[in-house]
Amino acid sequence: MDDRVPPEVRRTATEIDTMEIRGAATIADAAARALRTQATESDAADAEAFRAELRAAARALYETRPTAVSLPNALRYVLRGMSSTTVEGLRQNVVESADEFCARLERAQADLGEIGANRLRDGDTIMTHCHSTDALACVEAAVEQGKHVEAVVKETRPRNQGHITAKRLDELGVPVTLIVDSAARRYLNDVDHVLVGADAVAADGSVVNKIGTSGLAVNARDRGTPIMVAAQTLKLHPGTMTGHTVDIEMRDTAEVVDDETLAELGNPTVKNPAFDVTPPRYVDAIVTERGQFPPESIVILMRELFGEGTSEPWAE
Ligand code: RUB
Repeated sequence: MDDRVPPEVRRTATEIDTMEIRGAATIADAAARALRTQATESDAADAEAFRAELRAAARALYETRPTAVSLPNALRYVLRGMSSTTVEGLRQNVVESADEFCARLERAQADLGEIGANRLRDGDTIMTHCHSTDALACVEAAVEQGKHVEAVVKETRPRNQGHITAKRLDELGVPVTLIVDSAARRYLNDVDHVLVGADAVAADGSVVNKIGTSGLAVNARDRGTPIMVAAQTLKLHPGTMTGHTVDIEMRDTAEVVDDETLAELGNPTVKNPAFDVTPPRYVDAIVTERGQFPPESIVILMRELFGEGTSEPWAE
């Protein structure tokens, strides 16, 4: 990591890398706050040095995990706010844009929740995969509307983010049935919706989310269960409009099997992809704070929000 990156930013970067901070929206929020801290604590001698420090911090955060596009979208939002020619002015710019970013994220999630809740009827059961704050915002809003919702929660190996979902749903008063991932098809007949989040949504409407989402979606389509993706516009991937593909993170194999067991098994090759891509034809609706969209038309919203493309200010 660059020497100019201060300890607070390093700590956030490490926590994102080790998944103490995880989930696309939470990562974006933490990254914006880290840039804010960098700005308030910087003792840069001039505006150019200040900008260089912020770029180095953004780069350190950017290099933690490659898949959730909310991370570069957050960094871009905050860095683009820097317009002043003085250190004090730039500091103010970063603080304001980071605060604005975090407030917008929270508002977007609440608005998305209201929209998503309209798809859930009183008495419905959902099936979840991983832990998504955007997806849970829909359930929370439905519960606030007085609807009774139940949930079948997939544990989501290898990191068991389903446990976080189960706990959060319990706090909302939603009865939970926890299942192993391979039992999903068995229970799809019992649910009214599959409800998942997204780390990135591509211009063609493909949804990048926790590994196992695509298999779940294919099974759900086979059973006729609608698949709803809750993804605020922060998850839209502007680079995919100009042909970039989304990088799928491969994580440490120790998450899957420990070294001792691995040796006992004769040291097989282990693969641990963290995400997969669900083609648009398996997704019924992408729910954003700007409304819900069939996946094929999400590109219209992307053009409206990002124009035809975007650059990476930390690489300038
Ligand atoms: C998290 C994951 C979540 C999305 C959406 O993966 O795949 O479904 O990030 O989450 P990981 P949110 O645990 O590997 O970070 O809706 O909270 O942004």
